[in-house]
Amino acid sequence: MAKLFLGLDASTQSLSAVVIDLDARKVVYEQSVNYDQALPQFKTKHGVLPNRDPLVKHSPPLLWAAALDRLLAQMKKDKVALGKIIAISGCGQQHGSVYLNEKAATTLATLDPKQSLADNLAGIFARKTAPIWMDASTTKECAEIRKKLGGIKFTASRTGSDTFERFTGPQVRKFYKTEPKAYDKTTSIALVSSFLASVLAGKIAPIDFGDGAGTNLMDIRRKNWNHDALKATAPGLVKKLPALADAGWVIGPVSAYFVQKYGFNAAALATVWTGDNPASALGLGLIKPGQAAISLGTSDTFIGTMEKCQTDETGEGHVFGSPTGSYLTLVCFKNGSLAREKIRALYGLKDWSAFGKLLATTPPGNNGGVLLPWFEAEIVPRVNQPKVHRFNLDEKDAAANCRAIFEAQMLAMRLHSQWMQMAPEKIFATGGAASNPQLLQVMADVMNCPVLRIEVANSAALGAALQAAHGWLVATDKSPKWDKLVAGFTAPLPGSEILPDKKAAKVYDHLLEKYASCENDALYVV
Ligand code: XUL
Repeated sequence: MAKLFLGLDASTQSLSAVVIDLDARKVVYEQSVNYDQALPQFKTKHGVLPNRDPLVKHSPPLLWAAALDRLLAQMKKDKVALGKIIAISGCGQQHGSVYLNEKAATTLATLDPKQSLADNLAGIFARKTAPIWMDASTTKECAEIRKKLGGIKFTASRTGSDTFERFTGPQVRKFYKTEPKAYDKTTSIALVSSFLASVLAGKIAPIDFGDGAGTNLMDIRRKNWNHDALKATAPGLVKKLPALADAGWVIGPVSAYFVQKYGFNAAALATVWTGDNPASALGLGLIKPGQAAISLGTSDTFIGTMEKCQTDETGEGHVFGSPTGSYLTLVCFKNGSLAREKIRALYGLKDWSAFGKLLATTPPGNNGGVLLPWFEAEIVPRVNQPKVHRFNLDEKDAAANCRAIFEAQMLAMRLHSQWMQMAPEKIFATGGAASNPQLLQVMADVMNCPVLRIEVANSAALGAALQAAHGWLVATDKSPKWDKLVAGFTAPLPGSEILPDKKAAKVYDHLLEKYASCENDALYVV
């Protein structure tokens, strides 16, 4: 009988499912529910509730539960063999927090299949909305917690990251300060990932070490809740946080709600979820220390894997637990594809192929021209006032500006990932812009490393499905090996390898210094 595993990805704008057949090493089903389109009654825009304060970004947690009903109903309609699914895992947008009240545990354990999840769960929240990763309203709380923990370096070395506005701890502190009564009524705080795992398992689920590291509350080395961080954040927090566990760890059989309503097998296993970045790393095949991937999406991210925990003293990068048990490093740049699109639009280029071809007419290093594409406030380096800077670069020169933006994005990645002290043998490139060979050549040259394209649609949901399979194998005492598990699911595209050009790589070794001093000038002098 086919061994089927379900992976779910609750991202900002949609909930996606991937079903894998483990023995056939194939993805057998993929589906996605877009929140705004499928569930307009929740009144979200791109999955987020409108707010007068542009720094505040919340979503209704009931929306995610309603999306789960929608997705499973669609799967049943599509005749997916839900009864044959052995285990379910998932991942969620990181950092977002869900505040549950004293009714949550009993309600989760007694879901009524005749009602919808949204109706069942309506009474379990101590706070109706959940702050998500896009929220930037906790600068004050970040400073307060950082100060109590002894500054950037100590905060990062204890919790894996400096305090960041979107991280859960500062969000919890703001909630405690602004709504102390509702905070008191909160019996359990979940992340997006552990909230949906709780719904599936019918009981409060643990938070995994990957997503736990996105809270500023977990000791990154000991992998337990850090009491100093908890104390610096809000009183009584230790009682409100669930246990920590490995991603994929079996919580128990899936809740009877899903057996009766959708035909899941009563023995199907509900497992611990993780964050979307750790799951995506798995879906891209990053399972060994020293591997790296660059994702060129809405935001650009550099993800690396490492055996021993190394944290960023400057506080720009993050260390998360990886589903494989080692560590994952992440540097997130907000000015990714939207910034590239702005340049493309500015010079009236009809598509990315035209952009790439124009870029290729200019020499590596751009004759020393540098652009800092901070169209939006930037995470790395921290830029609060968006501004585009040009050095030695004529704004009228379309070709030079096309090269300059991508060189800057890659130089920023190289510069701000140096703390990881890893020299990857290969970089996997993914995301929309990775289909552009000229851009990948710049990436290979700046990083001085071969680049291979890997295109896994839904890498996070695929990673979650693999995590479900791993959890089941562990629970049945099969001592699974990650490389065997991911084989066949995550190979780079054949013939996609792009080698660095030695001469160009030398040019970038020099340009890196110039780029760093331009950043300094823009941040501290101009
Ligand atoms: C990572 C982060 C985002 C979200 C997106 O730190 O904030 O990548 O996880 O879903």
